[in-house]
Amino acid sequence: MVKSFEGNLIGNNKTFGIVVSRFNSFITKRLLEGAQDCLIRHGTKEDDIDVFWVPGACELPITAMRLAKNSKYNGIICLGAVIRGETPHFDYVSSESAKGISEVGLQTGIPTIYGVITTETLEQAIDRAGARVGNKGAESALTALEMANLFDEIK
Ligand code: INI
Repeated sequence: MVKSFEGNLIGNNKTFGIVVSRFNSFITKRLLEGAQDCLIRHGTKEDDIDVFWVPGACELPITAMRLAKNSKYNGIICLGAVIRGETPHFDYVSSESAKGISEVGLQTGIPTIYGVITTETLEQAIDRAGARVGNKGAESALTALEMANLFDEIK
């Protein structure tokens, strides 16, 4: 018989680290609210959520790596906002943070979730931070819950 595994979204007895970028904090504060609210609604205790602020999206991977290596967390959620606007750094910042965050998960085996909004405009970022197109922080928290529970089943 085929056995099929899928993580549930129950947050009891799960510990999460959230790394959040201060750059574009107008947006990232909303992503953080969305992520925390989602975890708590799914049963994670406030005391089991630790939040770490970093300067920008480029600092998310190294901080997530540090957390992943201390093995306290069932999942790590990285939150940031990279908005093209006028900045020539957009492509560099967005690709380095995406590659780095993915690398943390691959190297440590701890689900490390990419919750970085990359948009052309501030308005598009607002849309993804709790306005018209949902909240990427909350979506990332759901992904972290599902992956943390799936990995329990694989154990
Ligand atoms: N960091 C962001 O999180 N978002 C951005 O849009 C951004 N831009 O546009 O430059 C950004 N830059 C800072 C970067 O993440 C680092 O903090 C900085 O380069 C120091 O390492």
